[in-house]
Amino acid sequence: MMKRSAKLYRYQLPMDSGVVLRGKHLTERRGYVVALQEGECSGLGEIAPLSGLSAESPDQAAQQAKGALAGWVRGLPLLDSGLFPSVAFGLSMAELTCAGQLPAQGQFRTAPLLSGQTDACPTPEHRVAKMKVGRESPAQDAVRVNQLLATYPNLTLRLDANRAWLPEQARQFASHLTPFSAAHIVFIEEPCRQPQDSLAFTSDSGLPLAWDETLQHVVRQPDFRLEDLSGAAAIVLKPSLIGSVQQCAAIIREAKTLGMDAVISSSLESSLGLTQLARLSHWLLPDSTPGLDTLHLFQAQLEISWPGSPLPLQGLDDQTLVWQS
Ligand code: OSB
Ligand code: MG
Repeated sequence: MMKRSAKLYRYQLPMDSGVVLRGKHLTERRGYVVALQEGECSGLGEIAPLSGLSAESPDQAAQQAKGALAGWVRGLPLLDSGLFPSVAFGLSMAELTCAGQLPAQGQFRTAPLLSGQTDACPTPEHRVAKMKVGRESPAQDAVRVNQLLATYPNLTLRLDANRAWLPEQARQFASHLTPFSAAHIVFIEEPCRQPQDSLAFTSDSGLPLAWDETLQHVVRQPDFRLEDLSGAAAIVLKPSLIGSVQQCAAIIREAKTLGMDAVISSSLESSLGLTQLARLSHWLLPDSTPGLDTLHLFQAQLEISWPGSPLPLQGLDDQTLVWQS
């Protein structure tokens, strides 16, 4: 065996003061980065549970990661099936990059997140953008969608309601869309509070459905089968909330056989994790535009910069080394 060593860093990055996640203001993002060294090769991975969405806390994730790394340094396999999703993702990414198996090319053209209030506008090179709905009234949301698509007739839209609506509200939203708008909506993520209501909504309205929260929920079940999620046009995969790269790849393969599209999306990882996700998306889903437009929510990048980002870069050396072996 080649000589192995590992480090675990804790990072802390300032976020834009306006970031709201599940009703709470996020002023900074905390997470961990694992650094593997095996002979001449090295690899990094990010472990960053997201508060409110991950079941595991950052402390629990760090504890588990240290145990796995200690075993790996002694020659044991790095991954096992009992890992938290964020830990499985970060460790598998570090191992994959250490082995040189993650192709370098990334899909850095992502679907821009249009927040209703700002005047962020897509450029002609953007064929697909993402808009959050469910914060205003359903009718107001539909008007916003109509206006945007009338202004940018070549654009298509992914909508995300984050389970905001009752069936009646979802119906109101659909009833206020122009036929032109309806035809330019690629999918709507999780329109209704209850998954069965979202399924009824997609078949009644004809608007394609995508699962995000529901996928995260069902992959945690031991007897998970993607077929149970059929009826949707697409799945949105947030690897930090799903699991290892290998698990994500298996879900993507299964989605393809079921005729569902898959989109790799951000869980507010730092630039380190986001650039790896862009590479993962290009590798596993070469024709897909990932949902990774979240770097602008940060005030700094970490170790690896996102191509073209003006944000200052912090190194791993500026972070806290919490463990090494
Ligand atoms: O609601 O899908 C969400 C990011 C972090 C947590 C939740 C969500 C998101 C995103 C990522 O929307 C961006 C995207 O999917 O395009
Ligand atoms: Mg979503």
